Amino acid sequence: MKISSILSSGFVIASALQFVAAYPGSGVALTPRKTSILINPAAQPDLPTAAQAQAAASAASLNLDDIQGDILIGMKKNQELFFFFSITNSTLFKQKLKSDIKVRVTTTTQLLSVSSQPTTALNVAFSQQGLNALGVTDDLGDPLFTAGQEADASVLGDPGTTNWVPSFVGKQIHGVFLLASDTTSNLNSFLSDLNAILQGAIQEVYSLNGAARPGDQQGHEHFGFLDGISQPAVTGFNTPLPGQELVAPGVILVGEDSDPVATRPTWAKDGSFLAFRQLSQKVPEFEKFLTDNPIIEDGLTPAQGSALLGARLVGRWKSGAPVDLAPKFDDPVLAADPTRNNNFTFAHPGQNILNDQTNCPFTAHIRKTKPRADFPTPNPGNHIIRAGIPYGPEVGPAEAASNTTVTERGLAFVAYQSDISNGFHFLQHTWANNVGFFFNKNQTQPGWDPLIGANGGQPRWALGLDQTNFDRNITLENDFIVSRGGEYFFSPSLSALSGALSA
Ligand code: N7H
Repeated sequence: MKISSILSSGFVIASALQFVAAYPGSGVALTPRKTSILINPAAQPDLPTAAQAQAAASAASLNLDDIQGDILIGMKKNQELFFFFSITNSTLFKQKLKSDIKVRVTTTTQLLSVSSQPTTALNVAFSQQGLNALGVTDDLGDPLFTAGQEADASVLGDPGTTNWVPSFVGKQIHGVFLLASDTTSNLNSFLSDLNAILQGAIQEVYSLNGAARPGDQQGHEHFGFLDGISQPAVTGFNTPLPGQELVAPGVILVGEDSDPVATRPTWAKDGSFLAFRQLSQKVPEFEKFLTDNPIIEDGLTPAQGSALLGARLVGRWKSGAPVDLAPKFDDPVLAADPTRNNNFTFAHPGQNILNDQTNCPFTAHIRKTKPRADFPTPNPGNHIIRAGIPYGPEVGPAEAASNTTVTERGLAFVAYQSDISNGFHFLQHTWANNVGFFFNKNQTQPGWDPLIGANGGQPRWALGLDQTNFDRNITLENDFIVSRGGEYFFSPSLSALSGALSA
């Protein structure tokens, strides 16, 4: 909903009361939440409790009260609104940022307990254009952020900006508010409150509503696969479950241990770069592709062969069970167990990891974007925390029957990292889009990541998808995921907001 229409709708006054009542630090009693903003499907690892996280954080000297809540939490929101804005009055905006906005920004600690969650969580992040508009001249040390995502479009495999949402073109976006809650009415109330507070200091450029899918699809993305199962654990925040990689905080947070960039402005510490992508998904077309290309194998019906092909494209069944542990049939019990559903490496006794794709293709999405034993030594650097959410409606009967997308839907993709060239950009460009990756296998060119690999809109191919013939080359004429563009942002610490991003 546009700010202008919200302003004229008249519910600003009522919701402003709720706004004041909901915030600690505002001097007014807080109404505790009874249900969480976050979802928690069984297969997704539990977040640490606030007490567990505080204990880990103090051991690692991490201040979870100073880190915006979205960064370490991952893909767990019920409802989310991405509100992209330009700054029209930087003096006023800066003043509001230091005061009313800062006290409303939700911290990591706050999100961990239902009782400390606000009615609607707020996070904020800025593009380089936004920092420029605020008069922040420090170099954050990330050239991709500085140049903006539009300059990166072709390198990411997009056919330029042809398919981009016009608002992402031309560096119009200065920042994004991320609003998360469990109802759209909470989001709308909060947005109108925000607008009342900001008194015209910003202007909406674009907004996108995300939501967990309904019923038993909660936590699943639009192709039907459960998401948010595998995230890196971060020292100072959570303890890894079996198979989960533990990364140093500086892989995700600027200025922390193992941040690959030596020199950063002091105020940037405990911020993180947010790569946002609006990735549309051609769901009926994807389903048709699976139906038309079942893996033919003894003991499988055509429907089972199609489901197997889908699972091998992703590396997991729709339930979340990894094909590396459940190579022929889904295993929902395994899927629902977070102590087992990530505990695999792609290596198996009696198999040669250099040429055997019986369990999982080299090109499977989760293998291309997170090699495990494929690397002889651990890879400490190329990790992201994914915090996206589906957007758009469910597939309607007419779309399903015609095998054609009519209404756009997809993933509002969000990735956090301390260095975009090591994180999102690297995973997309150097691994997913690189037909030569993995480099050390018997196949010198295994092909594209069949899901997110992008070839400028041109056809792609992948080997290894059919485990009855690893050399079978499956051509993917059309992309199932089409980038609608995005932007690179920086999500600063709360103390940086207090100082309005200056030393
Ligand atoms: Fe991906 N999908 O539904 O098929 N992703 N992804 N992703 N992804 C993952 O393990 C999907 C995208 C990663 O640690 C799962 O949590 C879709 C981009 C990484 O084992 C599923 C889109 C990039 C992982 C999907 C999309 C990545 C991962 C399994 C876009 C980076 C963790 C669930 C519309 C450039 C791998 C899970 C690991 C997992 C899907 C985008 C990266 C089901 C639909 C753009 C690092």
